[in-house]
Amino acid sequence: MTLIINADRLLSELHHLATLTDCPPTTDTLLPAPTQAVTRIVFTPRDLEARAWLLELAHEAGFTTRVDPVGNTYIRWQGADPDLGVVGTGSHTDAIPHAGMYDGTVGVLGGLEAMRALKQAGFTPKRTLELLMLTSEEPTRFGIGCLGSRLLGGVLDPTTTDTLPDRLPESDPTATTGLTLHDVRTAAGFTGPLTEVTLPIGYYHAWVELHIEQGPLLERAGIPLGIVTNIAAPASYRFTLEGFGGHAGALLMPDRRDALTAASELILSIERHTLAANAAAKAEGLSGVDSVATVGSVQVHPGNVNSVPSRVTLMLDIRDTDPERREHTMSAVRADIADLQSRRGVRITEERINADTPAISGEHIVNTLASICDSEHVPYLKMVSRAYHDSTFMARLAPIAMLFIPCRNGVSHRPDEYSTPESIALGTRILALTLAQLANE
Ligand code: HGY
Ligand code: MN
Ligand code: MN
Repeated sequence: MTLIINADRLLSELHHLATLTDCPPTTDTLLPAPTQAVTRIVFTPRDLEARAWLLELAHEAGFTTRVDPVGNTYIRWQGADPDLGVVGTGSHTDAIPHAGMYDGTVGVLGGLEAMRALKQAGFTPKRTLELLMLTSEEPTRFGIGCLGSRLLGGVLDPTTTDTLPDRLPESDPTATTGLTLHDVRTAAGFTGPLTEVTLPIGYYHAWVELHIEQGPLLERAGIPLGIVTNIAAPASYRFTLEGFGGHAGALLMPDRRDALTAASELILSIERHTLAANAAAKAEGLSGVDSVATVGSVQVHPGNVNSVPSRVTLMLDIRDTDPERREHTMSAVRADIADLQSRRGVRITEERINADTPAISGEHIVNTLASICDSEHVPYLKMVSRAYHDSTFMARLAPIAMLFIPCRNGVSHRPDEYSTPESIALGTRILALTLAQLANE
């Protein structure tokens, strides 16, 4: 089989998709071209434009498509034996505000190019091949990441999930529009019960996701591809701190219960205990970098320069390759919270949004990727994914693995996110060969 990846077509499609953004055209000379800042939040007009365009590309390529009630989009190449387990690939096209143009999109458009190239090479799959564009991988609008793949993998309760509040205003993640996921998705044309989203175990024979690394290891090591052996376990929490507010001049310091200074101590406690977890792991001879925690969003009420903050809401994103170590860190933070409440007279409430287990790649899928890299004389690095991905939840249905390509300076979730055309074409080629091998086993 002579497989030819049409890199020019793939790159032009990536750049076209990047124009479907709520960010102004990127003219920032500090950003090495070619990049385009992207904001493409699920079920917004830009997202719907991207979805319609992707379906057009799929039909032009001669594939059939279906869209499920939450908008997961299936691009299907029926195999000779449609009763066999399907080989799946895919990722997401939604993007957090002011992000880059390669996160997720390389897996969707690269997957489409892989299937087109196989078809053009005369390949005929025994097993059906499916490319998925999964809904709302980012937590921006409904507060939880991987919404589409969680439902697909049976990880979320369909009924309660449909009541998730719409948190569209990016300026204030604690604000909601008063609408729910059900309202927003049905208004966008995605109807039907969410119970129809979940697929049975065994539906997929294998799943492989192509994605940028979103970290610096491959570039630093000068290795062109990464094969993901496990995906760190993400957890996220919403903390609300309530003191009482008042006049910035007349409310004297001894009388204050300032919610923001309390929040500042909480944020530093989270950092301190996460660093301590890494130090303890290092002392045990482990890597000592597997625990990470981020408070990326803080909302201050009332937010006036001359008012003492009465309420603060902060969002914690905490991840670890070891969920027990992550829980141990959270317990240490909770002990500080108890002290903070009594010492500062504030009330702190915790809401757990998700606390997931790590995903372990399927050995057979990893070995298939590795053997194809070897036969193509492409060096690879077996590695952990510290970002979470839809593959985290596709792992509930089938053996998975991920294929990483380097991104410049390890940068992601920023407008200057970038991966070279050569890396994108190589990742697509190895993906295509892997899909072909899995589809005919
Ligand atoms: O946050 C993540 O790991 C993913 O990029 N949504
Ligand atoms: Mn992302
Ligand atoms: Mn992603």
